[in-house]
Amino acid sequence: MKCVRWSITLAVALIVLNGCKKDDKDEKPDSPSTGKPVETKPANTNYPPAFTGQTRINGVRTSAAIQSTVLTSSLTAPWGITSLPDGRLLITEKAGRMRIVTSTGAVGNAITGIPAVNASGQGGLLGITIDPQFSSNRMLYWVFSESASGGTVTAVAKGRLADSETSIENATVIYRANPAIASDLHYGGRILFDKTGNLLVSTGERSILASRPLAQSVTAALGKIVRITTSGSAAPGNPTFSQSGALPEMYSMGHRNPQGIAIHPKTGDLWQSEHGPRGGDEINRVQPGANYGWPTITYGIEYSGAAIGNPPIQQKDGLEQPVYYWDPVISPSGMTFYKGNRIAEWENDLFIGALSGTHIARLVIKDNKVVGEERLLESEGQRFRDITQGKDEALYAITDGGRLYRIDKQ
Ligand SMILES: [Ca+2]
Repeated sequence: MKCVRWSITLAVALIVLNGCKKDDKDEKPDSPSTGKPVETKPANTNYPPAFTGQTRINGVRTSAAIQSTVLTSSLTAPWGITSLPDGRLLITEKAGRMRIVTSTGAVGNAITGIPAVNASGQGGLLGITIDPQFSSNRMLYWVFSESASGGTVTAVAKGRLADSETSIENATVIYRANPAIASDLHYGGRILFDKTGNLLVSTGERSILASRPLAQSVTAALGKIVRITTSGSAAPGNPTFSQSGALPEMYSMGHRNPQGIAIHPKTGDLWQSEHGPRGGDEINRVQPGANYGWPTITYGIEYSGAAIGNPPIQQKDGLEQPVYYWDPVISPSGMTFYKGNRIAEWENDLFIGALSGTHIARLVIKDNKVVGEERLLESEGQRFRDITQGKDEALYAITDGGRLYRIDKQ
């Protein structure tokens, strides 16, 4: 009897302990607030945000001493970076090359066997990810801009990294975001696996005024997040859209030029960054089947200064609000959540490479809202294109100028 009673007591104690753990799961050391936003320049518009904290949240400053190291400066316009299981980094270069770089910065030769990319304008070899079973199947998946009848498309290819690591075997184009457009801008271009083993891919609306409205068309794969199998077909379980004729691969719509996607380590939600026009860069929490509004609603204006929309609107029923936006723009590109323990105050924070902003933006997120912003590596003056977490729990970031940074605590 005594034994049973102890078991019950122990079980209750465990439940209580687990309960505490659950309640405390978002607790982490706070980075102190600076009491003012990191942005000090005037906005391009006087559009009011939809809610407090949607833009210009107070700044924070990382308490831990952080050290950044340039591992190499010899890359040429790197665009995508991901970690290999052994801790090395796989990096794409815009012109159409792929290289393996060690965590100490030794740059490998260009890997051959990649289908031709059209690297004009913003095109080229773009985002990259590895198969969850890479250790056994050595499969890679990447996004690129491809010449097509009538212009170019955002395309997805896969192939096996040869045992020799010098080539890609059996490279195959598995998906094309149609229609082709005669523009070399706004390809989107990030790719990652979701927890079901399917691929999420971001596509842009190709920038020109003729293609811009296609972000709102359910029959065009432009300005979307698509969710596809590793064979390139629409993934099972995709959302349905109310408009008729919707492409079955569509996951979300109404995006402009989404160059960053990442999955929140705790909630499992897909988060996304996209370039706005002049003002109106966005961070979105992407819900399947939702419409993120471009170009119907935006917190930006045309590069010319003209309003977008007549009258210009920033909010509309049925269209999702960004979790956060910037005006003026920082040009957010690749991003990652920090899932490590080495820098406890960074846990579950979002790190975003900023191009025109020339820094790495750190967003502290609580209950799906941004509660703090920090600019890291601002003094480096680099256009940060992509960032990933290494196997060693440091962050690795690449810049348009060809640098690879390792960012870790001192
Ligand atoms: Ca939007």
